[in-house]
Amino acid sequence: MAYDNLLIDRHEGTATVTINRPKVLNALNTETLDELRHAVLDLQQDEGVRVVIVTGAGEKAFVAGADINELAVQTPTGGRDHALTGQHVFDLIENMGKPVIAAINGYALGGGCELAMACTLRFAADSAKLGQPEVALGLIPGYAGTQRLSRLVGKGKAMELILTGASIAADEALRIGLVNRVVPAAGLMAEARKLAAQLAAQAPIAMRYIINAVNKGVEMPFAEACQYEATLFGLVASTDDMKEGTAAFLEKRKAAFKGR
Ligand code: CO8
Repeated sequence: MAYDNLLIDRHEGTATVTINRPKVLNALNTETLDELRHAVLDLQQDEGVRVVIVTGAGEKAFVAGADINELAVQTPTGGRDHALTGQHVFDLIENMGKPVIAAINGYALGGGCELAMACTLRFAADSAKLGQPEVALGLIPGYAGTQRLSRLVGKGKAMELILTGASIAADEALRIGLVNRVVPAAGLMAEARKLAAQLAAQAPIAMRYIINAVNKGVEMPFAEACQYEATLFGLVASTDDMKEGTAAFLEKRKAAFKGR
């Protein structure tokens, strides 16, 4: 599929998805969300892609939120449908089964912060600003921001950020656990690609189960989640990659994982 609002670049095992609406700071309109849904499903099926990086075009913004032009004219039922659609697309990203690295190259506000939170890992440029400013528009987060932010940084900090609508700098985002790493802006993509290459060499099925065990497990009672982990552990023991990984260790060589 040809995309009007996304750029997709595949290099070795890494696909980079760039939200490409720099004139409006990469704001997510309906069309872009739909393209993102297609792209995620496509990359999920592509066995050549082991890791995905999501970033924004230009130097100013990752994504400055949902497109406020659309929000300004939404109806109650349309708003609900719009929120559910966005939540669905972000769920697909979170549960894609491949690591998705958000390379946050500037403003990640509202829907942009929610997109970053749906990714598996977050690297931020030192110039990035993150927040959920919806309250200033008379709105609330609608792409699961109230839920993912409280799970990532705790209820108290999430309440403060969402109620005040304040944007925070990358260093503060790192301190509260909203991002994994802060790097100089000029080196952001290089750092994201470095980690992506490292992850692309890991066993894909093991990574899929890790993502699944963490995502599903945090929503379950502890004992049930441990049972779930044990089941996935048993399943991963049936893979060729498990045989290869353990044999490579014992033979003192580098493992070559095939995703089988
Ligand atoms: N939507 C549409 N256009 C935008 C958006 C946006 N979210 N953000 C920026 N733009 C546009 C501006 O209107 C401007 O356009 P123009 O050049 O035509 O005037 C252009 O991008 C450049 O922006 P600025 O001139 O404002 O750039 P500044 O450097 O002065 O400011 C800011 C940068 C601080 C990022 C500022 O643009 C801003 O505050 N943007 C809005 C941020 C925001 O409030 N985001 C949250 C939106 S609400 C949301 O995301 C809800 C998600 C859940 C939806 C659930 C479904 C119902």
